[in-house]
Amino acid sequence: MELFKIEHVKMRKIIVPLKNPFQTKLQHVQEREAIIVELSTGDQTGLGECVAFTTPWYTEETIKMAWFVMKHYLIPELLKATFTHPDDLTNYFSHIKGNRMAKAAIEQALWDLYAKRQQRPLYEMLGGSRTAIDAGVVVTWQTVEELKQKVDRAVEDGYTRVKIKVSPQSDIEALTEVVQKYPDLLFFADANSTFTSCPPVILERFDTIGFRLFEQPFREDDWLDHQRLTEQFTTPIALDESIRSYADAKRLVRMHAADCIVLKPGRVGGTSRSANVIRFAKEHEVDVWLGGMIEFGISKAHNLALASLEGVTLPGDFSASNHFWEQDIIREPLTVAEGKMHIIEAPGIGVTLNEDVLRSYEYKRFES
Ligand code: OSB
Ligand code: MG
Repeated sequence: MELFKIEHVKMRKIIVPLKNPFQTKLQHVQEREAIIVELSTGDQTGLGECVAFTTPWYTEETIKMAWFVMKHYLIPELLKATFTHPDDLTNYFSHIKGNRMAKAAIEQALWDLYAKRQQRPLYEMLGGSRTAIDAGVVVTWQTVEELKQKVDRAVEDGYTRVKIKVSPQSDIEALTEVVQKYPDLLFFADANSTFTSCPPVILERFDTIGFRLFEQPFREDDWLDHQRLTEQFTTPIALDESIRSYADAKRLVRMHAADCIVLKPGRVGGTSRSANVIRFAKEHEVDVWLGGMIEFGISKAHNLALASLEGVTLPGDFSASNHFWEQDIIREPLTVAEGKMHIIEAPGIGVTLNEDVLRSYEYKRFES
């Protein structure tokens, strides 16, 4: 087996305004920070993207923390390491607790590099087969007018799966009208924990709208409440925030705390663990789809590779590059047509950095 070492590491922090603010009960996101990681050896470079947010409004990790942990702990370990496979990284990082999004960004870059060295697309190396991936867009809304406009727009843009942000205050008649207007579309509802301590009479009405699934009604550690609702509801329940590790995915299955896993690779610590979650879910016939983090094309390309696995059973948060961004940081913008996004058949993740665009967003750099 071929051994390799990482010879060069580059990290860049970027900050990019969103085309339209992402407004939910949890947070108004107007700008997105990210860390783009490059790992090189010989003449090959692998790419990763850290999906932590600027502040801890969604997960504990933040961009500042991730940068610090990568620079002072993860990268020094990485530079000492010798690899035969990206899975070797687990051992080198095992004495560094948590910080899964920081670890995932590095692991992504290592997987991309590994696949490029073998001259093979990443999705293939992960055991994936499909290259046309079901796309999906998310709709945030303040008024009924905005809800209707955004759903119409999504249909015009070719999406066949639309995830609508909901809360107990959402207008149920308007939601029902929108869902009935497009009987061929898949509608998901994402509650982002807003139904914690919601009166049952309101909650029950959300079971009659016609959503394909109801995502994360309660807080991330409210396993028993989710389990009870899964028993009571006709609409399948999905868990997003609750799934922070492979063990959480197992817990969902063993407890039947929900019917479906929303897999965010950064949150569970990377590509290898994500592939394990997908395999486990398939064995136990639980639905899985890839969740989005308002990310750039690097993270999206990694998620697409995972979505090519057979165990991924529902369309993920795969919106086109031009949905959130005026200009994505990749040279091959990801597009949606007839409800699908296509994996680019090239070694690794198949996409490359647009250096001009990246440099215009860059505000901090570290090299080693
Ligand atoms: O709950 O799925 C979520 C974005 C940021 C943080 C959490 C969530 C979301 C989304 C958008 O719903 C997903 C996307 O990037 O398309
Ligand atoms: Mg969600």
